[in-house]
Amino acid sequence: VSRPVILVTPDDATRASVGVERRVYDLNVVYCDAVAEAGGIPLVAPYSDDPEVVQGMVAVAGGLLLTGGGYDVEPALYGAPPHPALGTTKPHRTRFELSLWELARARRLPTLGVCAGMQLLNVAWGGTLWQDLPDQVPSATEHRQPFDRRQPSHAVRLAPGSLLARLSGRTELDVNSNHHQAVRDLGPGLQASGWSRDGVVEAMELPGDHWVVGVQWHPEMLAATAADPCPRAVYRGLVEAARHRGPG
Ligand SMILES: [Mn+2]
Repeated sequence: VSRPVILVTPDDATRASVGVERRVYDLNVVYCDAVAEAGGIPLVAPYSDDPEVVQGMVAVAGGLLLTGGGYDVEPALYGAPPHPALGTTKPHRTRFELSLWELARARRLPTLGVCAGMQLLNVAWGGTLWQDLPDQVPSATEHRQPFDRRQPSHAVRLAPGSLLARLSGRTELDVNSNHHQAVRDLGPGLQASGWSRDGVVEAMELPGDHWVVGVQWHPEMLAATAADPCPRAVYRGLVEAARHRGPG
């Protein structure tokens, strides 16, 4: 069986060269490495507002990876006024990812949302976000670790029987953490499948036979530990689900 193509969304960035600022895509290489290592074919998906182009991308894909990045989802998308601590929004990126997700959802493409990608998935599904954990959830512990993200900084308790629990074979994972926002109300039908000790939702999934998972941490960056010898198991889950579904 051929290896499934997994669309990987890049971040929107700028780079100055000889005094001129250009828009560039920015993507941590480890996302693509994790997909390839899990048996998929990573394909970076450049932004487009042309529905035909977006459809063409989805048509060749077996799965979708919504990556994290240096942005916050626009609160207007979930009906909230902007909080003073709201970070940079990237409307072009978000618009593209929402159009990609709409088609992926219709075609039941297995989809993994990582960090901000999980938050975007939740909003796309009708959920809401905490715009700033330190301000809005004072009981939350520090979720922006000031050290190497290959190292974990907090634990996540997994819902028994969840996709993550089954993929990892664990009931608790040690994860890295680099976010100031988090899922507030889950989109209707989504289920929380992992929480940090302070109660912050760290993972979610869609029950049923459409494989949709969100993780608030970066499994692709984590080094193996005794508590979690295979932090990239969720990538294997994505690729396996894509392989079983097939392209188109
Ligand atoms: Mn966290």
